[in-house]
Amino acid sequence: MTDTPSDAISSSVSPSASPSVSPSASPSLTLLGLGAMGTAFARAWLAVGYSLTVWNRTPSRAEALIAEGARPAASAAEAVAENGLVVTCLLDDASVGAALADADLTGKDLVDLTTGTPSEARTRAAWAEARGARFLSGGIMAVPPMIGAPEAGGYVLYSGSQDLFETHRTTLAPPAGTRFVGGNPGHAALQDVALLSGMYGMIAGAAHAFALVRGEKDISPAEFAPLLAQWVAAMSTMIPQIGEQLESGDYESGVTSGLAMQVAGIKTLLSTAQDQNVSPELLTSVFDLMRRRAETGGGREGFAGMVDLLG
Ligand code: FVH
Repeated sequence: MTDTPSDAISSSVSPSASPSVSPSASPSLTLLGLGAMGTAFARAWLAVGYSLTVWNRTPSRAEALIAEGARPAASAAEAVAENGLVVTCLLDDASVGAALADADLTGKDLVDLTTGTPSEARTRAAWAEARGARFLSGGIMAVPPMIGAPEAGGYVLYSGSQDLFETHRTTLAPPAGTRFVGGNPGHAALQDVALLSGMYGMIAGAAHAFALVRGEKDISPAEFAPLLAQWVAAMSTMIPQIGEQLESGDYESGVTSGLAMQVAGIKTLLSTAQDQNVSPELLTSVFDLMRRRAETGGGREGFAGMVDLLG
């Protein structure tokens, strides 16, 4: 499935506002899955007065929410029957299939916040549409304490049915910001995984940095941490340039710290790691890519050319 122009990535994340909902206008929806994340979403919707029907495979996990005003359902099928908008927040895609196996999805709007692969999202979309439902896949870019807390900056990437998204975007907003990223149901999951991958790369660098300094009695990891955080944040400003270079195909214009210079510095980083008895394993693959790119004509580039080496 390919995007159409109308599926273009929306340019802003709407704030996870806490709309004041009058009782007569109170939206109603069903939520399947009351793990840590599902419970956080449920509380955010209950806090703004929505009528929320909940179901969880292990019923005891619903008890606290029922005491807070959620409506219980005896089965997932019964919960689905209660509302037109049905949200799933389950462990994985297999659990979504299991939970919805006996539910009648005809005419329903199904929003799946379960983390999965792009392929799983596309297959689940086709599965839902074959059962008469509109489908939207969501990738949650937040951890539970960020839900219902707009100042924390959490948001959900959505892709799939734009009509569904436009119909329910206000209802979906209280737990976290909403960002529609296109009609391809797999694109929320793909961008979710891409963003998580960027995070793990950052964590790899941070782990190596802490390992270098923590053996020194005069360097406190806690005092070093803000230096590291500020440096990584400052260096993240090169990411937009990489994006622009990948689009233009010009990997050299505007580059101030070319790969050739950076590759020359690798020996300093590796020698220091050896002196500090720190394994370089988290950084060797990125160093190898930098060398390969510099040796094959990319010495005046920044990091965009390394993306070409990856795929
Ligand atoms: N928690 C987080 O920090 C991350 C943040 C980013 C997004 N993820 C994804 O969100 C999905 C839900 O995560 P969660 O934190 O709520 O996960 P758990 O607390 O482990 O709860 C899992 C729920 O799934 C139910 N479940 C599991 N298997 C089945 C099944 N076969 N049939 C029906 N329900 C199933 C489980 O039920 P129970 O164990 O209480 O009976 C929980 O309700 C997830 O995709 C994250 O990757 C969270």
